[in-house]
Amino acid sequence: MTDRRLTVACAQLGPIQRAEPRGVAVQRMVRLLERAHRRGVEFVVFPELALTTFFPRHYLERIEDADPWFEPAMPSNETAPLFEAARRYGIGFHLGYAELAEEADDIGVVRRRHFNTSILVSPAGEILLKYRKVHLPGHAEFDPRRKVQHLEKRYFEVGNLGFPVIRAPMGEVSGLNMGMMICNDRRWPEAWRVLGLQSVELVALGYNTPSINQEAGGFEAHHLRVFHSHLSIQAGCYQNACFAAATAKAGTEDGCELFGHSIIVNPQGEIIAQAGTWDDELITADCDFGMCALGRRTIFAFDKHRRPEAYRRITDQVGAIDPPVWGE
Ligand code: ING
Repeated sequence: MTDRRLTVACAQLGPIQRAEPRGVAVQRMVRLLERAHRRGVEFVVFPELALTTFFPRHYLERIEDADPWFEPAMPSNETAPLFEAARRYGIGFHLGYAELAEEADDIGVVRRRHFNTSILVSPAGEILLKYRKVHLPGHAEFDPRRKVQHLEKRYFEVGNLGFPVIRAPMGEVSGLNMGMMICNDRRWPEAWRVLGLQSVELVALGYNTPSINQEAGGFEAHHLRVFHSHLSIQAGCYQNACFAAATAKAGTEDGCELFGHSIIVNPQGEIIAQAGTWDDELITADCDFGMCALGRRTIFAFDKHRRPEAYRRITDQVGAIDPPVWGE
């Protein structure tokens, strides 16, 4: 069996304040790439919306006033130093950012469109794959009950690229099957399975997750916030026989706390690296993609065991329906 091993890192970011210019965040990320280079890292995963504060917590009456938080081009003058550093060190990377795209919508109207986006970039600086966040949590209008708003449905459209996987060279691995998801996506098993059905081997995942539940929907003990995040990622990896590198933006941004606990998980669902701070921190792991074979050939040999005819509800229904009542 040829050696298909890659040294992967999560480059966790501490807080980015609302007033902090992009250049500062880019320089922090370049520092993390330098540290990654010193450790022989070949692929780095940066967080969701890694260039700015998590701006969906702020309500803006005029949606276009949020445009300064979006990237009309990638790379741009402000993000070029990141691409240059990655090329200099021969490191591939994942980057999450707010994307402003001038493109036709599904009725053919070309307009300015806003997505919560992530890309995979080759060691030579080419964009290998783009993904746009499908599961947008929160709400679209100001919610007076909330202490902190979560307005992703206000500022972003639902992603229109599906959950793609690409096979491309990375480090010494001549062909690696890579895919992405963003933050809330990790809580939906459908997202993992769509990637698993394309033989994904490494899922790059960035997140910005509040450390306390702002939904006025009921009590959730604090320690469960991290547990649910890890549970979702570990289950996703185990049930699809893949690795994941999940990277937080963490710390207190404008008074709002985001948790860290970035992790790298193997196809057995084990956490093989975890961040210990809520600041800029690099965690690394050697990932041997030969490990995907066990699950894929036995318990999760999809072609041998899956029964799509029994799963119709998953794509036919959006919400849950009431079941029939016994005895009626
Ligand atoms: N953040 C959170 C996430 O899914 C959230 C929102 C937290 C939803 C906890 C439900 C429970 O991690 C983003 N940005 O999706």
